[in-house]
Amino acid sequence: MEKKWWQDKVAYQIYPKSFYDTNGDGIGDLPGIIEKLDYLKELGVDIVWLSPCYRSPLADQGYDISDYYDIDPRFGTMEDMDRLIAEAKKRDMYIVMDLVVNHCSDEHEWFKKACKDPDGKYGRFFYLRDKEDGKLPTNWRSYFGGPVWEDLPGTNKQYLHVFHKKQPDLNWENPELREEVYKNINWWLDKGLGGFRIDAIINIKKALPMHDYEPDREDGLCSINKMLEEAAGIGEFLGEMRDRTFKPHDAFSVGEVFNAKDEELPDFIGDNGYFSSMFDFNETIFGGSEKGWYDCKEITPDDYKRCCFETQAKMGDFGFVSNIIENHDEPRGVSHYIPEGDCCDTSKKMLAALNFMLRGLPFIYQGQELGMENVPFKSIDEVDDISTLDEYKVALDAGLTPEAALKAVARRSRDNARTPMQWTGEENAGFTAGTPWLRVNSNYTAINVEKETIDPNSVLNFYKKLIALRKDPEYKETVVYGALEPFMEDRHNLMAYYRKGDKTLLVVGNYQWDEQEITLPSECKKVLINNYPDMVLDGNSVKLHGYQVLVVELA
Ligand code: TEU
Ligand code: CA
Repeated sequence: MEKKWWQDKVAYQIYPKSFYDTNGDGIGDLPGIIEKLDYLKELGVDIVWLSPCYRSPLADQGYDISDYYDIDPRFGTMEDMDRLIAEAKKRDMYIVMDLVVNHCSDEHEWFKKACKDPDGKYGRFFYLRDKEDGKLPTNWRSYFGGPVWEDLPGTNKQYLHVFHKKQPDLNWENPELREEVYKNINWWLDKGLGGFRIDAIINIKKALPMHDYEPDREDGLCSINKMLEEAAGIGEFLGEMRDRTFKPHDAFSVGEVFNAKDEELPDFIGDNGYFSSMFDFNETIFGGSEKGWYDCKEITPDDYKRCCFETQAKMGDFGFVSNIIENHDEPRGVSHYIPEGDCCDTSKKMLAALNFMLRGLPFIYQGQELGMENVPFKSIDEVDDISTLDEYKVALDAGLTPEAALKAVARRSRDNARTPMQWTGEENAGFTAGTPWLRVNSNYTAINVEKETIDPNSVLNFYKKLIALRKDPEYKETVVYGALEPFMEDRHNLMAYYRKGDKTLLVVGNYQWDEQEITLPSECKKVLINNYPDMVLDGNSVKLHGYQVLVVELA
């Protein structure tokens, strides 16, 4: 694998709506991101991915774009965006935007024109089917619930939407549509963007001609995944997009790729892959249930370890995966991957190190560096997210009581990660001088940037140490590129692995409160990371404290 400019970096995801509000309207904005660039620089961040801030009705918080060439006024102006790119550049940082091109908003010009003239040029930008009484074109279930078909206003047709009905799918089979997409990507890259995170991309290829599949729930519908399994040939679109956009700009691209087949991975992220990298979702999808995500199983430490190692093994050395513990669609990693009741600064640091030291590109989601936690939702009225509200209905329909349904969706709700960033212990966590669009997590007086910056033992300062190790000229080669090999893989509640480069490092996490003893394979030369003040060593034998994590250099 040849080395690329972005591989030794540290990436950070911003959810603009909840990051920092400068004008008191309760909504985070681009000037707010500019103000906090120094905070990110100080943390050690190089690449900043912004969730969408294009013009949008915000039905799905910006993942429904009505103008790909404009900034939504709630986030700022195009001048703000240009300034953000320039200010980032001054600090040797890269701005990465979200590319949402499986669908647009139903308020986009293209869609409006398609409604006026469904048989014309813009009708062919979407998937339209004639309406037949009492029968849908297919029985596919949208990710956000209900059928994927909706009446095309003012016509006798229906349009396809695999997400919300305000997100009509774009027809990638149409070369004219693809040209529009490439033109837009290049327009942004020419402005000086570092690249794109590519949203929901696996959905752009539909199995054609469309047909029904065996229903998998009582609603008579079937999961989109059945159709995607059958859809072959996505590579033609992705290869074309790469050649026409990312490649000539040497841009960074990271795909939101679910369900890629193992044998296709080199095509996706090998040396001439469609993307630079893709996220590892192996842990996040663990425990999935046919009934819906409200029903998914909890993940144990041993499962978590297995999922991480599975991905690492699949990547071998041809690909460079992007590692996460959370994002804007997931619960907070510390609430998800640390067994209930065990979540505290010590265990948060353990999880941080175990994830951060994996081979690949680490992404930190805003607030993760503080150890931000899930929200204790008391009522469904506190939820804003369309996906959670929909899933709540699915759970009720399946016979759960309202209390049980709330509990079931609360653990995985996307709003867990969308509460405002906790900057200070002051009102609204210092996020806004107005009323925040989504309530602030009540633990903000204990968990915030101001407090953690001055506490040498904070989660924030632990992240800084991890980042510093990745950037240390002496260890960088090994931490960034070194091979990963599991160590004592079968030991219960222990996650441990080697990183082998020009040095040999061992990462060890005791994933429980009970102490456990391990024997180092060779002498410990140096302790590089430790979430305890001490390390109990007797010869080569180490007695690990509860949730202790160590990164040591071996002789
Ligand atoms: O998510 C794509 C995705 O596959 C979702 O089904 C995800 O699993 C879901 O959010 C779980 O509830 C992307 C974005 O990350 C998400 O925020 C958008 O809502 C979605 O695409 C549509 O653009
Ligand atoms: Ca604002």
